[in-house]
Amino acid sequence: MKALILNSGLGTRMGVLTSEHPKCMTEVSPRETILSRQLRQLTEVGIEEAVITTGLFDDVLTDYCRSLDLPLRLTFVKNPDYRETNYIYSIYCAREHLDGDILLLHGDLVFENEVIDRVMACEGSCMTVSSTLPLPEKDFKAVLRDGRVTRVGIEFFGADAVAAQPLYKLTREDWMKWEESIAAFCERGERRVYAENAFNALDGACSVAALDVKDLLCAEIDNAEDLARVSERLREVESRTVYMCFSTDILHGGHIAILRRAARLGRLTVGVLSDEAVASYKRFPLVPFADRFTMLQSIAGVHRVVEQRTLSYRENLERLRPDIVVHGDDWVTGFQRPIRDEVTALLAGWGGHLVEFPYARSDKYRELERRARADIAMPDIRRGRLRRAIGIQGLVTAMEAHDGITGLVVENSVVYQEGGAHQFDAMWISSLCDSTAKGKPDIELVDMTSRFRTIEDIMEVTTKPIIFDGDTGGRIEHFVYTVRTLERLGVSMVIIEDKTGLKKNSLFGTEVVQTQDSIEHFAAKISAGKNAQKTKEFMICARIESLILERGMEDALERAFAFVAAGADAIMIHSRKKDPAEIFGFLEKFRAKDAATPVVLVPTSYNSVTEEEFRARGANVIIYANQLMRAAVPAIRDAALSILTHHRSQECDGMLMPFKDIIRLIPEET
Ligand code: SPV
Ligand code: MG
Repeated sequence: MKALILNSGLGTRMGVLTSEHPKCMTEVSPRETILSRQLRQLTEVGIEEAVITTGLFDDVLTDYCRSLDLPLRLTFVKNPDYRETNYIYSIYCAREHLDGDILLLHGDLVFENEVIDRVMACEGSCMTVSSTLPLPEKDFKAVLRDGRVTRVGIEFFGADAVAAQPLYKLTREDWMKWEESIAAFCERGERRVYAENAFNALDGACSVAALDVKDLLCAEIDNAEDLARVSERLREVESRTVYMCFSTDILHGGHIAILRRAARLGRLTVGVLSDEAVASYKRFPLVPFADRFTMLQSIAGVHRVVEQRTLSYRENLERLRPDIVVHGDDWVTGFQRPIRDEVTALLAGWGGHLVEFPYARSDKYRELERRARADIAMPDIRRGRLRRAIGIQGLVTAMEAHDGITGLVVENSVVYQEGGAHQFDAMWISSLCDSTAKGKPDIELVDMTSRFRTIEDIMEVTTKPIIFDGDTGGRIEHFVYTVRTLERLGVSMVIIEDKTGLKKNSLFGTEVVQTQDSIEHFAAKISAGKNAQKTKEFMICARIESLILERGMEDALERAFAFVAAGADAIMIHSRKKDPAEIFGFLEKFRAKDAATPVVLVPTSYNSVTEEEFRARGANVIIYANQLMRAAVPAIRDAALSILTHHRSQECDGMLMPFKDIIRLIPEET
């Protein structure tokens, strides 16, 4: 598409302002003239060629345009009769250069970016009009019928007329008709009329839609008063501030397009969502916060980048008070709706508004996201994510999984609450549940080969990091091999407990015979494991059974410090009391001396305490160790009993998940 800019007029109503150059070279801001602004806007919407008609001061105008050094091919056509004719004749003179779709505008028109964006987005031909402005006394009005422009001129004041601005987009077909009519006018000597007279003569044969730009800035400058008014409006438009928040780590063409569009609405500040906030509602970010921050800083049009620490925009909006917030229209429904409602309410507080762009749901972008998910599931990336998540979030949660389907449930369960999304950060492969799933007691009877198989089954269908229950870790000579295998599989952390001999489940406490390992021997096992591991990220957690075996708090603390000194990356303190007091006591005393080593808790018995309280008391990993298994067993047993009772399955239908839903739980590779 070519632009045609009409600049042959004398601009006499501008007085001294046009004594040395054409009107279009009048400054409308400290940085720009009417023309330089128009030309910049044209290049920004992708126009590569413009035809400019000239008259008086044509050489000044030509030199000026060249000095702007814009990526535009310019053709200048002088109307030799500029004093005696109107621009209908300038167009006639330029007609040989105008052979395709045309963007036609007067050289004294000033408009904001949104106007030209809408014009360019319009399918077919259109002219800008305003239904909200009063009909101007002397300027153009358009007569409309069914949303189409049938007449344009200064003489129309009827009910079907609206204020109109000389900015048109014309398809080649419509332009050819208008141009032919212009030629007919000029050739029969009617050269002092508006080009619109030739349009009107077509009597609706050109199908031009009325594009209502309402109160957006789109105005001609005819005199000094207009200049003052338009310059003032422009100052307002150019000082507008825009805010948009970005959570993505894979920046693709769709994002760049949205950023560009947002930047055209005003000075753009981009909020980059913190790693913690991203991880809470999406997936673990592949690119860490600092890199995402820098990535966005280097994008043209982005004025400033700031951190957004929560999914809620409140903190940043109250600080920045932007005129406009931009977002994709995907948050109109779904879990982000409360966030959107909060944004609109906040903006209303200072007269700002929300602009929503259609959300890009292309297959290409879906494929990028699928690949990102595949990446984070790979052992080398998955392994390090637990350590990073603890670092970023302070507190992470892990839910028990004992096979592929429970892995999928942990992977995909999400609860949306108050504009946030809550999901488990990791998976716990419990010795109790792994053994139970195989109908065996939790006494280290299920061998490591079988336990590794469970890990693989779960890893195949999930992406979340894995914490492995390594029981006692076995003999030191065996444990070092276990560590290497777990690392290679992509497991993030192994937890081994300081017991020896025939291990029994801790929840039996002192009801069964259980032997605690010596501090020296267990510390040696930890050190051997740490020396054996090949990667930096893999974590070995020392689990202390002193409270379970009623050996007292002092023993628990002594062991905790000794195991940390031996190289343990984390400490797990276990308790089977309903009252959390001893756990709180341990946390307080341990944290008084060690603020850094992550503490892992398994609150199966003391289950009234919330994650928030554990966080406040200095815990870092909360493991829900067996709830999925304990939920499943009574459910399947009741179904079995129902069938036995009724001699058929009809009565248990209400207990069952519909078959199509269970199939949907399992994604198929595409
Ligand atoms: C497990 O889940 O296997 C555990 C935790 O080791 S507990 O059952 O509480 O001992
Ligand atoms: Mg266990």
